[in-house]
Amino acid sequence: PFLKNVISHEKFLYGTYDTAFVDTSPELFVFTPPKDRATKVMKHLGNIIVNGYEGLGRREKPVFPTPRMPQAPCDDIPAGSKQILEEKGVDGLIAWVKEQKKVLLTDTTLRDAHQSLLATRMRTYDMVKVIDPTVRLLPNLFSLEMWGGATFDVAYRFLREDPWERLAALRAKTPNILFQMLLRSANAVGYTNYPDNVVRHFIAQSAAAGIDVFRIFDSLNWLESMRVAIEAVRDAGKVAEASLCYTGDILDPRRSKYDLDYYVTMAKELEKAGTHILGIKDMAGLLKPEAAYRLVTAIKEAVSVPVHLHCHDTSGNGIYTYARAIDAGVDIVDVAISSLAGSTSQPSANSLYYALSGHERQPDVGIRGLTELSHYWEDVRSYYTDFDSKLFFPNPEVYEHEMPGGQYSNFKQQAKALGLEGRWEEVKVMYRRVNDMFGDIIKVTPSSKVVGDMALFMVENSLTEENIYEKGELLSFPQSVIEFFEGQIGQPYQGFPPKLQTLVLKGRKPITCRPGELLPPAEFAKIREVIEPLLERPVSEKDLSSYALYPKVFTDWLSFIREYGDVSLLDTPTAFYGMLPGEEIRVDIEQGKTLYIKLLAVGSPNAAGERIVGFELNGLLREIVVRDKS
Ligand code: 3PY
Ligand code: ZN
Repeated sequence: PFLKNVISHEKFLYGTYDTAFVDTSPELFVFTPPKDRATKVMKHLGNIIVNGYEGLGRREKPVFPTPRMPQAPCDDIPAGSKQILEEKGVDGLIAWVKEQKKVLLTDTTLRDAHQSLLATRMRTYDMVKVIDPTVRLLPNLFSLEMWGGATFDVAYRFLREDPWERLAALRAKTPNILFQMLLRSANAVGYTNYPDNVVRHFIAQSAAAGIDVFRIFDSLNWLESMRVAIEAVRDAGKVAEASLCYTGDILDPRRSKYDLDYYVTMAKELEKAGTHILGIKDMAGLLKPEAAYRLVTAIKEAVSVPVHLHCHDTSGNGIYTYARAIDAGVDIVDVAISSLAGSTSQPSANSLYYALSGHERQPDVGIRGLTELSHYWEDVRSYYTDFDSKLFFPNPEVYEHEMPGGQYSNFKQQAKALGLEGRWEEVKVMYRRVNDMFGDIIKVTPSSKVVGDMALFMVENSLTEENIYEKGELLSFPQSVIEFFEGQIGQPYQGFPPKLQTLVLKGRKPITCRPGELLPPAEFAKIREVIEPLLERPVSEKDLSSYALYPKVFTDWLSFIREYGDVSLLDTPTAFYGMLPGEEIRVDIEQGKTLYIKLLAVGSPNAAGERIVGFELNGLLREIVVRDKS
């Protein structure tokens, strides 16, 4: 662009330049980016300014404070767990974990914390901005959980971002810490069972793109469903962390379906199946302190692989649970930076540090760094207030409804969308009632979604449990419920309740094998043919994977970016609230290419319901026509 500016410059064309030409002609350094990209950005901005952000509606943009940036040392990034994996391999890493006296930490801020508090809406922009200080201030973390679970589809579907780009951008700035993701076994990062070759291909791509540790769980604790994923992770030379999902209460003799024996047996089976680390996934935060002590003690005796505990702090008892698990010898625990911790998220890293003062296993982590990172996330969290589940106090009632932390905020949005916000108390009670009707099942994505769908169906239609048995034959149940009873997401421990299964299936025959055995393999060559014309660049293996998992979500996203470009480049307040008249923003569309966009005015709607939005783009007037949808 510089050369283009020079050869089209008046002084150059008329030969009137001298040796100071470059120094005295600042306009040579104003690079006008291709009109196309700028137009796309303004079209998107115009739409948000006129119609508001999808799902939020039009809002006046609040004044947000500039986030406090953590101050990190700028010398070389300290080595960490990633170097141990690179230098010693998976077995060496596992041996190293077992040697550690102090408890190790996984920071979930970039994945589960916002999935659980902010309906998974955290944008890549806010993550990338703080990743460099994070890896400098917290080099002793075991891992950063920053991918997987619901973040994959929410990125495409709502944030209009490419999840693979997020992974690449974070990886590029994280040379020292293991990256961890959450993988739903045969459901990968989706809500349905996929063919085995789709699961294998996705794991291979994720590993190649920078994921080191795969936490693998099955939503019904069905081991058969986990084997393909465990093997694929091992084949990729990465760390398999197969996990048992904790539900019920091992301290309560009335909940004997899932007793200590059940979990210890499963832990042994997972070790036999080849897991490198044993995960205990307490997705709802039901593991009480004494239960944690007993469970970890028993599992540490039964298996020789390290044990990694994941809890949610919904009840407010999370730190106490961790403290007891640490006394029982747990190797790694999941925490989040304080301002995105607590409640349905993970317990606070900062609090745990202080809680273990004077304890020989207090984690080796810099509290100043944790404090400064918490300031940053506190400021950034305010951008997401419209998605924030705003559960500002401990909710021990989780022991009653048993709803996973990662489901809570999304489910509340789902209920709100159906107009059931005012009946939220009923919905929570119904959620637990449905669990019991289904035979007391493990509730975690996607089985938790099935329970949620059924609960919403019953509340919305004012149906009681008795009504279901009385008129079940006449009811058309939600699709996810039919699929569940068909065996499409696997087999629950001790089977399905036969009466309800008959009512739901209405003569359809359930399967008892792994759905992956019946699904035809995806044909990647055909997928390539389908998506090639939709992309403005060569098709990548990652694109094939995304399409295989989410054909509609992925192609919708492709149409969106063709029209509006890469909206992940906008700062978050602008992405959610648009711009105020007179405000100027900068958008760095690539290294060295910046758009300065000022909103001048928004016109009144014409007869066709269109408004003209006037911008100044790098000093030049530009007008965009936007349909007013109000
Ligand atoms: C997910 O599957 O997304 C979860 O977070 C389950 O707890
Ligand atoms: Zn979780």
